[in-house]
Amino acid sequence: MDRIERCDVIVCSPGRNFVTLKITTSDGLVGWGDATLNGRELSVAAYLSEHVVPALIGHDASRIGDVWQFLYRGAYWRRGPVTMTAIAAVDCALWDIKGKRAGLPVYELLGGKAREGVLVYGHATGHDVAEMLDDVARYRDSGFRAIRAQAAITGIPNAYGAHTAGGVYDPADGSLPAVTNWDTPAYLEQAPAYLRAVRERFGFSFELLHDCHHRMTPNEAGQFGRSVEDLRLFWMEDPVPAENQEGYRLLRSRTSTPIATGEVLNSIWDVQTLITEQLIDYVRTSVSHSGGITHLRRIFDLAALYHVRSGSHGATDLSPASLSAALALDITIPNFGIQEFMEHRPETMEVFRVGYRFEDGYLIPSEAPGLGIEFDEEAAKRFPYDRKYLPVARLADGTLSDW
Ligand code: EZ4
Ligand code: CO
Repeated sequence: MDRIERCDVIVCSPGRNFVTLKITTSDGLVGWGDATLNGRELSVAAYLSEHVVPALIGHDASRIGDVWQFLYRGAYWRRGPVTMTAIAAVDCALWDIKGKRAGLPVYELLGGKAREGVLVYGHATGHDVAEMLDDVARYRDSGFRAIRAQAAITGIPNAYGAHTAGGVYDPADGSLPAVTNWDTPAYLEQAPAYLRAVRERFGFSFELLHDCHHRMTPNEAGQFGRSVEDLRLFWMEDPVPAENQEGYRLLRSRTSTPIATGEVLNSIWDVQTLITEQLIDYVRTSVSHSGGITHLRRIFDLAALYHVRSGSHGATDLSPASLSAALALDITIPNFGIQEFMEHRPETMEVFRVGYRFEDGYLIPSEAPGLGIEFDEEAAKRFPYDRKYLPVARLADGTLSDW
């Protein structure tokens, strides 16, 4: 029997913080899993090293489903981002090991390719509409078939979506939570107009997406959705905070603009109502925040029954190891929708050597056995942990708002 012999939790910051789990088996096989939770990295690292790893040593590495239940049911405390990210890291590392043992890429173990490539969308941003349009052009010219467009909102300094100095968009940008600003009426006036400017300049030659980032009420989101219906968005993402799922019933009755949500949700039970009542079109739970390949596959299977497609979160705070695992699932499931793909910084790719590649708007998973990841532990040592927080958002009168 191949047993889990050793687990290492590695925290590094090649351009941003990542937590990575390395599992080594008694046969000498090594598997990798992403355990990064943006702005809360060390809580998952401690959950793993203090509470998961000691109980994991000696388990049969081949029994992925049983290990999953052991960590979920066995812990008594269920769900939540910290728990589900830690379980995901173990799960993905064990799938990586299973693939290496079989000599097959993980997507072969999941049934094989159901499509040639994974449609991805990139992030176009700008400090004003002109800059955003140039960024959209850049993405289109580099082969993207789907582009998310966000621009700064005049009168709201540092509103969500516009990149900071240096050109790389990463919202976790401060050793303490930075204060950004928000104003929904200004957003409702300007965002539909700048999305219209994208269609006016480029037509309908690519899929257009937009992230509302949990900032509206259902009624406001209904107004937003209706005002962009003729622009045929691929989706409006997180139009309202997803805790109150009843809000989506109201929103659904107001607009036919497709709805995506789920990047802050972590389990099949968190998305049950949204899916079974067909309140959304795309479920955005990610492989590394939702219990790994084992659990995300169940979410996507439930979604398939209700005409809901996948659209997994894939911002740069999900490491290349997370993306590698996401691609293994994306390429095999029947109800794939789209995959978010923000390119990682060059420093990040010095540490994570991956085999996936971008071709003509699609990501093609690595053909290597397992998940196709090589984590360079020596390179990682050059990038020590660097505390970073996501910002908060306040209204003009100082009220703390949804970020
Ligand atoms: O704010 O990943 O769709 N992508 C997003 C991201 C999230 C960050 C949070 O960690 O909404 O920019
Ligand atoms: Co989002």
